[in-house]
Amino acid sequence: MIYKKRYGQPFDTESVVGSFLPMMETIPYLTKEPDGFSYAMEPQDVLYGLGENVRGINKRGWVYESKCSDDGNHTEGKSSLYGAYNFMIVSGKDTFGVFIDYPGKVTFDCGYTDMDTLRITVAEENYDFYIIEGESLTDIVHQFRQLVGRSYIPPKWAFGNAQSRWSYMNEDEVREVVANYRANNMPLDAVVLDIDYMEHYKDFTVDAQRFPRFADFAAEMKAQGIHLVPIIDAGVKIEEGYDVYEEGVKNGYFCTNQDGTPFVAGVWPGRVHFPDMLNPEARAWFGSQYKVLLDQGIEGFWNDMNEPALFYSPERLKAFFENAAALSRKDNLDQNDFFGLVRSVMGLMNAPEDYRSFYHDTAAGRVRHDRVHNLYGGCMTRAAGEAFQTLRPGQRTLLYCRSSIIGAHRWGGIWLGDNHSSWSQLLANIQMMPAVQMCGFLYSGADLCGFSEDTTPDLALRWLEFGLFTPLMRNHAGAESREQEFYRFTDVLPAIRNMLNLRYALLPYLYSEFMKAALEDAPYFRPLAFDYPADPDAREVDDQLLLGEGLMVAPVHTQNAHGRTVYLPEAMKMLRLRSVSDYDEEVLPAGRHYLPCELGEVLLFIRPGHTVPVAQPATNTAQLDDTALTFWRFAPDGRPAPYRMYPDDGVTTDYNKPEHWRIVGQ
Ligand code: MIG
Repeated sequence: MIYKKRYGQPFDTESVVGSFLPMMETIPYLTKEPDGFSYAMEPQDVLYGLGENVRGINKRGWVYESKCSDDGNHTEGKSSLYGAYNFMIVSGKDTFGVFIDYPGKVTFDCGYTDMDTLRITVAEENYDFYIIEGESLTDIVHQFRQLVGRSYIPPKWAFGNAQSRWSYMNEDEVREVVANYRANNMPLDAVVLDIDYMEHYKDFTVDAQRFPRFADFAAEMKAQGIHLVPIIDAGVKIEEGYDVYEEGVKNGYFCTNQDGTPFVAGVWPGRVHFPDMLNPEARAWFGSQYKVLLDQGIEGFWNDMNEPALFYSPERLKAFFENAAALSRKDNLDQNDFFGLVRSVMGLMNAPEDYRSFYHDTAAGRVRHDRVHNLYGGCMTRAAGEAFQTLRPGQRTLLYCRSSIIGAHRWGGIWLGDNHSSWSQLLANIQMMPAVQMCGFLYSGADLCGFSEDTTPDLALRWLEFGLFTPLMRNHAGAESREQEFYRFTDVLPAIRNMLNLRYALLPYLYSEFMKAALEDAPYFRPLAFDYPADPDAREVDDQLLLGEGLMVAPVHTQNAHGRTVYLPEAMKMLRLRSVSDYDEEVLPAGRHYLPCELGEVLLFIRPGHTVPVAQPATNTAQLDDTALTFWRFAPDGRPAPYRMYPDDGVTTDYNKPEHWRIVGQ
């Protein structure tokens, strides 16, 4: 049951698609406070949700802020990352979901100020408030996802291995990546193009020196089973003669200053304007620009820098220079001068003052950006997603984005932003997956091996051993990082190859579970407590996940480990896989077990009564034969249930045809 209460006059975020809901007179569970709500927590209460955020699966003991931020330093001290996810579940004495539909700043103080108090603060009293009651945690999530609408579904090839780097600089570098994957017998479905494919970082252009015949090149790649996935940034370069800039100015499609002139910020290309993604007409116009690349054979994109990230505004940059010039005339800078200077240069980026200085023209009139800040990225996702429906009717287009808000999960997926090549970030990946999926972002994944800093062969392999289960499986590296394409790690090459092959062998299961999750608002990844609510030990588990109907994963996420402790809420069949055809199996009783798991091995657990279809590995998703299946089963009491598989064409949007389902493994 979902209850709604309206406070003030909310801005219509269009996050919710559900029909009429009963309005609450009074709020159950929570106490209304002047600026939000509070709730007295019992010691055993657990808080789930809040999507893309730092720390563990249980969000208790920290303060989170919905404030989309471009911050590549995902330390435990951070309260916001790139997204805004105002959905959480309180589980314990009372069990209920809360959703705050509001596009500005919301704070979730989960026992940070007072250890036993959950305090939710909303920047202004104009929002819709929802309470979701259900029979179980899974049921609460199910109802919530019905409220906010069906999750985005990418084409099947988007479940293949994708290789990325900032940036492959030209055609030959891309060809080399593909050739190396081939030469090493490793599967690959996509190569991702970062900002340097563009001409001077201008959206919807292609650099003529680096990619002289882009359409031919896309066709050449496609003939080898490879999709190119170019990046699109939020900011549009200010340059006379650049059609996107000129059309935007002529039609008033850019965000404006108070005086109505287009707002200017510095990003990759230098000075840019931000398309007004909240203005329906401007949004449709921006979306229509993707046609230029679609017409050249592109079928997938990633949207970046859409918090929107800004390096500086010209006014504040000027003030900084003036201040720096004054300091330069001093012959002795003390620590206040020096660190003041450092702070002021860092403070140019994503400055709150700048977010307060520009405006959107929305259906509800002119709105200052900071009041609707968290909607910008999601509206860019929507710009692309809506355009694809018109430009490629009936076809799926790959789209994943950086900034996000609940609602945008209907138009695209996300990647988890600029993580680090560190073991703690591998754990963070494991812990974020159920939280973002709970909020509707099913198609998601982190930069495997880590984005910034330098990965190591063992981290690359261990990360792949978890990444092979995430819907988006993309190895992406920062511009300064060592080369980390999977074929670079000669010491562990056979193991990496086996793990990539294992991903493809498991695709009949992973893809079918994804489709069930999307079409039936069912879970893909979830914490153990969702299925074993009465088990107090299951509630504590922070680094194991249930995956679809029949599996549990327990990745190794520490360096130099030769195994790990795994908690089994019930008896399961453990597979210790070195490859799809080389594994040990053992039925383990419920309880805690230390299980050896060497580098190059992955632990997979089959739940009682379940069947998992397994294909032969293939060089790409198009080559995958999902009719020649073997089955992994655990049938402690006789016959295991057959498996409900979704072997559709993987490219059209005709999801509901009965012939897309097949019962296998009878
Ligand atoms: O501020 O396009 O998160 O994946 O490689 C850096 C360059 C801008 C941030 C993205 C990252 C991408 C990078 N971008």
